[in-house]
Amino acid sequence: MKTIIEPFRIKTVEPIRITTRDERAKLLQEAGHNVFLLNAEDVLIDLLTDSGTSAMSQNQWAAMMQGDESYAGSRSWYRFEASVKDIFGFEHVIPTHQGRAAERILFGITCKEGDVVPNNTHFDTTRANIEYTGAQAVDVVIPEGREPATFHPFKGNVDLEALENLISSVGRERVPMILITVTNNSGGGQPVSMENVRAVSKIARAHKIPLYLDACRFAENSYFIKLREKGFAAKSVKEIARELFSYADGCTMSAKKDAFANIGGFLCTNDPDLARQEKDLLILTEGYPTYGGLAGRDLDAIAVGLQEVLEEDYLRYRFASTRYLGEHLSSAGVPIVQPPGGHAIYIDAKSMLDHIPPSRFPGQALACALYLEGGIRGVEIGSVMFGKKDPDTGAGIPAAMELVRLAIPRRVYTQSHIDYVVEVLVEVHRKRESLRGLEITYEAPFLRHFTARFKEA
Ligand code: P71
Repeated sequence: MKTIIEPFRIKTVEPIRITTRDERAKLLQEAGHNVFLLNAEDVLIDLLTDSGTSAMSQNQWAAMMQGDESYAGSRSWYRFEASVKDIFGFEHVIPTHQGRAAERILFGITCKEGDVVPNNTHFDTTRANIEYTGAQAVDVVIPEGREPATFHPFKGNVDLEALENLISSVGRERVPMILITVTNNSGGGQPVSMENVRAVSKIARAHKIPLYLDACRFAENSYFIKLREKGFAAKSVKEIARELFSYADGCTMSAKKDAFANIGGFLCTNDPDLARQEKDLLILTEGYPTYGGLAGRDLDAIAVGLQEVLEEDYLRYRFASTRYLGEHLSSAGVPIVQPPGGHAIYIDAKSMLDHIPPSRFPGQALACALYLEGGIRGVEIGSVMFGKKDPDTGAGIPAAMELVRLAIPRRVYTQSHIDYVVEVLVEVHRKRESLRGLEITYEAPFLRHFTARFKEA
């Protein structure tokens, strides 16, 4: 059979509510043209993020009932630790309430003013947590990774020459670690090849710099390797994931993505001294090292989710549904980052709205238009999220790309929801010339996209 179906049936349903266009126009105005500030109840199809929005399985819910809420050394903790070690293979596992807590602890200990941390592309909280320590976050993705229309099987790969040049220009003592984000979220959800991870690991070891993976979407990246890289077709996704982690010294992980959990994360390392310092800091703000800010039942949901996300029936369906959205948009003439990523489709707002300059935030304008037209919520990944200001002149420096991400929550929406999304997008694309740019009226000192307010320019 050609049709790839959802490998599950639906047992619990959550109603969603349609609003009128007039209501949405008013709500958008009240939210300062920032979709983060809308009430979720007023959103019909919520593609803001795939983070924490997954539908859990019956086995995860059953595991939650067995959650052991003991403060120290609970059974849930040991099940969580065993599941993480089974796949990730690192010696020390430190639970956190989500990915950015793992980042804050890791960078808080290892980074300082004047340091430089390379990554294929830092995602928002990673960049912000590095910059918060005074260190600099530098993106070294291959050139194809910054060109939306260019096809490449592993567009998330690190540019090895740029990495080597960066290390030799700043000196290895100023590079506390090298990061690789799998899959590359800011750059279209694009995968990194095993060959590239191996090569980065070789460079890291030669310079005695630790290599860390930002592992949020490790299962999707591993499945891309299975499908696209020579020599991996016959391997299981778990074997591929284990090999991927074997080249690293540690990782940060948000269990809100490829672990089907609504909350949670962890930090791993093979360095016992670092693990001790991390646990000390964990106790200060997150919690005791056998729960790290999570309930026992959350640890159990993650323990099960990490294994489920490696099932190939699930991954085949996951990729088919993302690709379905990408191919329908693309064949209707909507410019997207090619090829489709694992967890999301990214619309190239710079190309679609070429009458709106980056200084007027074409991605933000498009995100607002999707909500206004059809109650769909996506997220801008462009100059609102990653734009900078010139420290001397105060002039805006635009991001590498102006994208709107339509992230697909795991196991949540059906094909007819996606057909509706396509229909709305095609309509917005038809009206694209009528869209107007935006100006910022309020912004926070960091991670401004979450709370900024705008007015029409
Ligand atoms: C995503 C998120 C979370 C988010 C970001 C922006 C708007 C809405 C939601 C979080 C990531 C991530 C990577 C690669 C670390 C984190 C932090 N992504 N690395 O994509 O994608 O994890 O959210 O658990 O703290 O929507 P955390």
